[in-house]
Amino acid sequence: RDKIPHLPEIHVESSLNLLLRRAKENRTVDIEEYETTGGYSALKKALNKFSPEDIVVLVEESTLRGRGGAGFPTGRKWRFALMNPPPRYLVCNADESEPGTFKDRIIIERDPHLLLEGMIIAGYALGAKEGYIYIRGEYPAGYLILENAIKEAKDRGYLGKNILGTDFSFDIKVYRGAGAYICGEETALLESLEGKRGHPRLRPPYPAQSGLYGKPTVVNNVETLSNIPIIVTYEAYFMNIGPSGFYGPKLFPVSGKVEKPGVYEATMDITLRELIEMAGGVKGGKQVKAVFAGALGVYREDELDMPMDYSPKGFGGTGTTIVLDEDDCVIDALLVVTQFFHHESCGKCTPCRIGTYEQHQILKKLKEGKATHKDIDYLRHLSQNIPANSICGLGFSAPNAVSDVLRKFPEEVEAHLKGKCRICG
Ligand code: L3W
Ligand code: SF4
Repeated sequence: RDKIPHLPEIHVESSLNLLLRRAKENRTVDIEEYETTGGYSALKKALNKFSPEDIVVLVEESTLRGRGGAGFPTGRKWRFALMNPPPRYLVCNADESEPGTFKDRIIIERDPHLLLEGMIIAGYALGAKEGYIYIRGEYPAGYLILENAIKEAKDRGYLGKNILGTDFSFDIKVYRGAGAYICGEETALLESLEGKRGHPRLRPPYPAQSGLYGKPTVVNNVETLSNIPIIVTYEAYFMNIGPSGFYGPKLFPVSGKVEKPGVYEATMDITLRELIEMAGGVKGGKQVKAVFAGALGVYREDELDMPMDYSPKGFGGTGTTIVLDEDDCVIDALLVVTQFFHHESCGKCTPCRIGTYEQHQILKKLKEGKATHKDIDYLRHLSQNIPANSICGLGFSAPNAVSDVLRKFPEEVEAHLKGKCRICG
């Protein structure tokens, strides 16, 4: 515990007190505090009251959707894995690296036993004996906190052989990434976990069919697994939390020009506008110019009334919200995003490797007032061709922000073409 680095001050607020119930203060909840506040009672309930199949049905009925960005139904993924013979593995994707995303780290650093409890219940439901947490290398404190929490859980009989005197045995190991965003893509993560270079595999087969060491593997995000104890605790009542089809709590990391950047817990019927208000509104009472939604794209002020759910008209993704105000330049923000994707492309697919580089170069020209309309046409061409000829989510989403800015902020693009941006001169 002495070795754990200082945790960063991150503002946390919740209207629900579910996922963030114990995470309001900037400290790690130890096993004693976790138990005395109801922790591990969902695991006890799962093992005493429910069969593994009962848990899978509960998760299916909850309609919980994966919180790692794609919103895939968790119960359906578990069911796919169960169609394949054991051994089965459970992998927690804690490689949180999306620009502006820092929600999973709050659970890991402040309430690690919530994640462990979720994983143990998931392991029981899936008939898995081993679980892995793949944590990004840039979360050194989180790594030590998880190692410590695993030791605490083993000492109390929640992990290891014959958990709580039953015939269910399950172990969790933590594996540190080395700073590559691509290792958050589930198949690259599995390659890395196997000790290989973190390059994505072609899908199908999906990990649920053939994952770690070719065995059926469920890869779930930290926040997804942390919802499992809540589902087991609340059972059917879980479906009273939030709007129909998008039940359960959701974490939203909000940053940029807001009064109170931080992680907010709410139901998914909250709108983007309400979320920004929850974060204290735009700094200094200014207007929102744009919201960058991580890899998903960019929204304008007149789109702020969309719900933060996974419907076709909803915000979706990881819930990442980076707010730009009226005095920010969207091309500046785009330069950061395109630099990120170029740097993080693993290079396996030529359109992604070269296309992300070219996107960034053209935007640099645009920023300097040296780009032409032909360059903008080429940017549009890249926005279609990079995703069409790439094999993984990074290539699919790398041009999202670029095509959104071209479509939604034509006046800013035109001003840069003329070398007359009001903000950057
Ligand atoms: C079995 C089938 N399983 C789909 C599983 C699949 C995966 C999940 C979702 O990328 C996106 C990416 C980022 N049988 C299946 C099946 N599955 N069909 O369902 O799959 P998919 O392909 O829709 O998405 P993905 O590969 O998981 C995730 C976007 O999310 N994103 C952010 C990511 C960043 C982070 C982070 O930093 N923490 O998560 C934001 O929008 O661009 O497109 O498990 O195996 N027939
Ligand atoms: Fe690598 Fe990009 Fe291809 Fe994904 S799309 S495998 S990141 S080159």
